[in-house]
Amino acid sequence: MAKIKIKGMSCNHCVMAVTNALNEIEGIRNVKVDIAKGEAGFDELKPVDMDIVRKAIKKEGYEVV
Ligand SMILES: [Cu+2]
Repeated sequence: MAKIKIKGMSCNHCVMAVTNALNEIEGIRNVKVDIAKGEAGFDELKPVDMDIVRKAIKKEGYEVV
């Protein structure tokens, strides 16, 4: 499972927004967001371009750190 740190999540809405954004990316499955740690984990069915991940998260108003 790949793990990324995300800045700016503060509530369940944020968790859902990040989870949905990651789930929409081709090749990403089993997204789990840990708001306490400010982390998101996911499985990669194929190599995922981190730039796409960053942009998808940023579009929702959060930042991959
Ligand atoms: Cu929120």
